[in-house]
Order: sequence, then C-alpha cells, then structure tokens
Amino acid sequence: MFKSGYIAIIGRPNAGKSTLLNSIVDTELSIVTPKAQTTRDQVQGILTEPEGQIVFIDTPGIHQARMGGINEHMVSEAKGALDAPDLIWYLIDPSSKLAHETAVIDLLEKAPRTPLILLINKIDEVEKRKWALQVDELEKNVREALIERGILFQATRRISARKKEGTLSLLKESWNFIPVGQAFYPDSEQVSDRPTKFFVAEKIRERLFYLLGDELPYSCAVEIESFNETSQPIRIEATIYVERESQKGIVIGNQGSKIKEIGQGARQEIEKFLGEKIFLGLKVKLLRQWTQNKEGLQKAGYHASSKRRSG
Ligand SMILES: Nc1nc2c(ncn2[C@@H]2O[C@H](COP(=O)(O)OP(=O)(O)OP(=O)(O)O)[C@@H](O)[C@H]2O)c(=O)[nH]1
Ligand SMILES: [Mg+2]
Repeated sequence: MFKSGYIAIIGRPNAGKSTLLNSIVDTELSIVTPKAQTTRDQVQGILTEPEGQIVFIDTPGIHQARMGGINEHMVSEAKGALDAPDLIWYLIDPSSKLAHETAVIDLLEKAPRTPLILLINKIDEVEKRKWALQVDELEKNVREALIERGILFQATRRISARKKEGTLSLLKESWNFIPVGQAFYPDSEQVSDRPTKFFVAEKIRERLFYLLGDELPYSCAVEIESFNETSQPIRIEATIYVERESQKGIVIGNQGSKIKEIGQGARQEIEKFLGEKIFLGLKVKLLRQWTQNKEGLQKAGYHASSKRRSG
C-alpha cells in the first residue's frame, strides 16, 4: 500500500530546519546561513520512495514579529504549514531555553492537533561543548510544556542535521505517521513544488547573507527578471532590491567590487544546483521601505504560500 503525507518542520530561527530538509531530500533546496531568519517562505521538499511520498515543509523560524512587514509574512508562512500536516518535526537548538521557545509553543497550541516529534538538533555541538546536563534540562522543560498545552507530543530524538546523525532513523520512524494515500506529485523525480526561478533567487539571497554584514541582508530581496534557458550558457538577469538609498552603494561596493563578488559566488552555487553553466547579470534597485508594508512585500515578490490541500 502506497503512503502519502506531509511533515512540517517547525522551530525558532537558526535551529537547523533548512539543513534538515536538505539532508532528508539530499538536495540543497533551502538556503542555509549562520544568520537567524534566513528562510522567508515555505519550501517543500518531496521525497518519493517505494513505500510512498512524503512532502516536507521547511518554514521560516517562528519569532515575535511586528505586524505588517516581512517578519509577519515569515511567521504567517510558518503558521500556514501547521494547517494540516500528518506530523510535526519541532527542532530546537541545544543552547535554547524554554523561555525562548514560547512563541513556537504558543503557535503549536493554537494549531490543529497533530502528532509531534521534538528534535534536539546539533548534537555534535552538545558533545563538543559538554552541554549534556543543560540539554537534558531543556528537553524535559520543553516536553513538559508541550504536554501541558495539550500538544500531541510523541517522542524526543537527538540529531545532527548537518552531520546526518539520527536522521535516517527519524525518517524511518516518521513513516509510521503517514497514512495510506496517492502521491501528491506523480513525477517521482520532482523534488520541490517551487519553480527553478525561486531557487535561483534564493541562491543569490544566500550570498547576500554571507557577504553583506549583519543588518543589510534583512533589507534585501531578489527578483529574477529573466531566465533564458535556450541561450548558451543559460542567461539569467536578476535585481537585488534594497530599502534605503544608502544601501545601494554598499551592495555595489567600491568600483563594483561587492556586486562582482556576490555575482561570482551566486553563479557558482546556481551552476551547482542546475548542473549547467550560466551567465548571471545583477542589478541593484531601491524599493523604498519594502520590508515595512504589504505593498512593498508584494513588489519584492513575497506572497502567502497557497493552501496545500483542502480538508
Ligand atoms: N553544528 C551544527 N550546526 C548545524 C546543524 N544543523 C544546522 N546547523 C547550522 O545552523 C545554522 C542555521 O541553519 P539553518 O538550517 O539555516 O537554520 P534554520 O532553522 O533553517 O534557520 P531560519 O531559516 O533562519 O529559521 C547554519 O549555520 C547551519 O550550518 C547541526 O546539526 N550541527
Ligand atoms: Mg531556514
């Protein structure tokens, strides 16, 4: 009997959700950076095996967000993933505290009841830093809070998403929560719901997180203006939006040195992803205060992910 279902990957910013998605589907789908609040949209990773199909939903980190801007969009994307999954993987960083997890637990409490596996990620760090006692305490506190709020806590597992420790047995165990059903995506080669353009824009955004300091990446959005697959190499033109005039010069850099560095790095990542040579043209444009309101978000390309299924 073929199975099919959804697993939502939920947690605070920087817990390792995107790393886990990538390791499960064995593809660099969702961008990963050392900075918190990297992921801004739901990203689905599709795993099709003889046993069935699981669609994993990576989500932005849940945090206390101010209303009306990009942060509200991010938290609402995470909320949307809790709509009707068959299982929740709730990731926590081993250095976290119960008090830091409140926003996540509050959201879980309001969501429809779904079985949940609590995942302590980055166990490689725990061993290195001798955090064992502290992690036992964290695990106990979070587990008790979940149960107290009526959340369908099933088990705690310790994993390292980066080193792929414990991830295979987690996957194996998770199949038990997936019901019998038909594939959502009939093409077994398909690994995501998003078009190639989305991933190309994300790879560029990933470089911005690595190359632009602490604040500026949060003011940037990337839009693909054109994607010409028939040209040799593939020709891609993209725009980087910033929200203040003064930011343009920083992204461009002295005599264009920064934008060149961004372009070179992004091109390599995109070529790895597509398995083909590309030409990448980058422009920087001002989209005043785009992170602050709905209109700006829409212009920068941020729309709510559509509901996945009814009922
Ligand atoms: N040591 C260690 N680091 C990890 C592990 N998993 C993820 N990381 C690192 O943690 C950082 C954040 O990882 P992400 O996968 O981007 O985290 P995220 O939860 O998707 O973050 P947001 O998108 O900001 O919510 C990156 O530097 C990862 O390399 C792990 O198992 N061990
Ligand atoms: Mg992420």
